[in-house]
Amino acid sequence: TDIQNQQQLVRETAPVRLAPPPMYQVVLLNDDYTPMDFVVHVLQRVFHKGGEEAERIMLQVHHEGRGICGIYTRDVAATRVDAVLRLAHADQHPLQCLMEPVP
Ligand code: TYC
Repeated sequence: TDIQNQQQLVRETAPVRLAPPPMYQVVLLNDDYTPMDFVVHVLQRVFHKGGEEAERIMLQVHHEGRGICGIYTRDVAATRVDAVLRLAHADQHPLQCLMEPVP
């Protein structure tokens, strides 16, 4: 039957090797108003960082203007950017967050 032929074809075909998905880094931007504690809280809540790592990333953003929160597939990165912006907006902080393709 057609179905049996199809199943045999599937088995006889060399395993398909998929290209790795494009990855995106989520970037946090500095501003003069968002409290440091709030940024640390966001890094722990949204990016599952421990306290020390969250503090390190927050201070890097504070001193250098931007910092990478993590590298994810497109959907995960977009969901986390959205979560950060929603938390910031809910507390009326101007915190900005974006995603950019990893070269
Ligand atoms: N610069 C802010 C302050 O002095 C702290 C801050 C850190 C804000 C990181 C945003 O992404 C940020 N309160």
